[in-house]
Amino acid sequence: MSSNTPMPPQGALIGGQWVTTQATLDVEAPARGETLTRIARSQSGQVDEAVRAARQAFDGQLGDWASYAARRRSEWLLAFAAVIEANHESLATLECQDTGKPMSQARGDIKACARYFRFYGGAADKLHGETIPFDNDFAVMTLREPYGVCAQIIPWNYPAQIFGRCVAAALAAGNTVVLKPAEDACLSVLRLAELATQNGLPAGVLNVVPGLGREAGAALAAHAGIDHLSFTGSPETGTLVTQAAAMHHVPVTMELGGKSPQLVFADADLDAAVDAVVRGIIQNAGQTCSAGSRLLVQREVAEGVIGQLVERFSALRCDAGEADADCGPLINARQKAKLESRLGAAEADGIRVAARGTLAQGAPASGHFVVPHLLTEIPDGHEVLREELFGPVLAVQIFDDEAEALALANATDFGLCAGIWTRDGGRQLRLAKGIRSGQVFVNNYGAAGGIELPFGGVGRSGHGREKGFEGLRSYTRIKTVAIRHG
Ligand code: TXE
Repeated sequence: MSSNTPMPPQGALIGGQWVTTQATLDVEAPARGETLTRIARSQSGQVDEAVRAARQAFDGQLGDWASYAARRRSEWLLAFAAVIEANHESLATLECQDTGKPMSQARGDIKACARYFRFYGGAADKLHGETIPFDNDFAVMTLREPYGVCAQIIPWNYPAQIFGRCVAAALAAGNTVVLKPAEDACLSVLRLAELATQNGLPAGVLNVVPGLGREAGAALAAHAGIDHLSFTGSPETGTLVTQAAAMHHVPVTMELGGKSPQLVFADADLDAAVDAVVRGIIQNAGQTCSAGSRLLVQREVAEGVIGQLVERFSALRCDAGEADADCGPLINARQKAKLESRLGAAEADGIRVAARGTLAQGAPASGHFVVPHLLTEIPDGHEVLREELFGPVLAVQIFDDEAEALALANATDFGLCAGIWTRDGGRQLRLAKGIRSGQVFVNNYGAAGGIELPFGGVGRSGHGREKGFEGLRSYTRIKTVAIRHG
């Protein structure tokens, strides 16, 4: 790590103070397997204190957040966006080292984090309720109110971006936050929290309890003092967290990953489609909930498209993040072992590896690398078509017509994103309506990561929406006020 990259504090942030914990956790650099630093291992006691501080800040007993009008919250968020931008390079370096992702992608993530604060800063004073026509002697209105204490449990794949997405929206709406970042990567989050407190965020408004999921995460999800919970991670942990929150009737937003298809028709701009298909699966080494991990291609053009993909995949290189290759390592040895075992099983089942990327010369031997894989000749319903592999693995299927393409696209319990590549306007609309997912992209994939676009899933991909204005509404609830004026 370059010497001018400030390391974040090693404690938990509670009520504006960094509190050390009895035990700590090693943070590993996935590109080398070396220990980068240590972080706090918060337990239920720290979670309890953090929830109490967040409650006091919300109620006005700690700091002056409760007295902030929407415009003042907006001003703080906008100013903080500028602080993130001023610290862009050191935050990107932290993100790159901690997650292993290529430096250019880490830079993009920090930019996106700043944009979330700018977007929600701009939106904070534009959250309106409604007036409702009712009996003549009544005035009826709805107020959009913050929930109160928002618990946020976030993953390791996009720590800074997801921090921006969740924290900026919750604060813009007037909530306070207790955030449990992922043990596998959270240095940028801790540094962002440090910058927030150094730049005037009142005590207790943002509390961060680093630690293990089964300890700090479970304690936060089950806490009786939280008013809302947003979780990003695996469907299995999402179920546990939902059950825990249900004990206190706490509303939840679940963002749980996907198995998203890209549908390429014969009439599409095939070069643009191939390019987006490759980018859609290698971004962050495929460790992206919205990764386009399935390609459905029309038979007439399948040979040509697969041929282009073979060339592209064979040229992909993996290296440590600072080398800025196509892919970095996976996050840890467990994720690598899981993916390698699934790839081994796929080959044993007769699935063809049509192309593989390579490890760059000089890439650290101890890194958790898995090179990109292009899989073809896959039996219907195989695991590689159904399960989120969370790595740079593209599974290809061939279809004959639109009806078959739609059936294949929807043959999944997940429903996060889909890409449709065709010039036929009618087909674009039919498929956009027919595909069961939270986002559909036509002749693009991911709409350039737009933070303004509502994002979330259906089915096993979760429920509730983050990002965009919809994401801001998610951190509020409606109160109805009916005034009888006679
Ligand atoms: O996820 P977990 P893991 C998927 C992806 C990946 C798989 C496993 O398929 O291969 O999940 O990754 C916290 N109570 N995604 O094991 O366990 C944990 O500390 C409360 C998709 O890392 O879901 C972390 O902060 N919290 C995804 C967060 O939950 C608990 C991003 C996510 O960890 C907990 C990451 C518990 N009992 C993985 N156990 C996406 N949607 O982008 C763990 N946690």
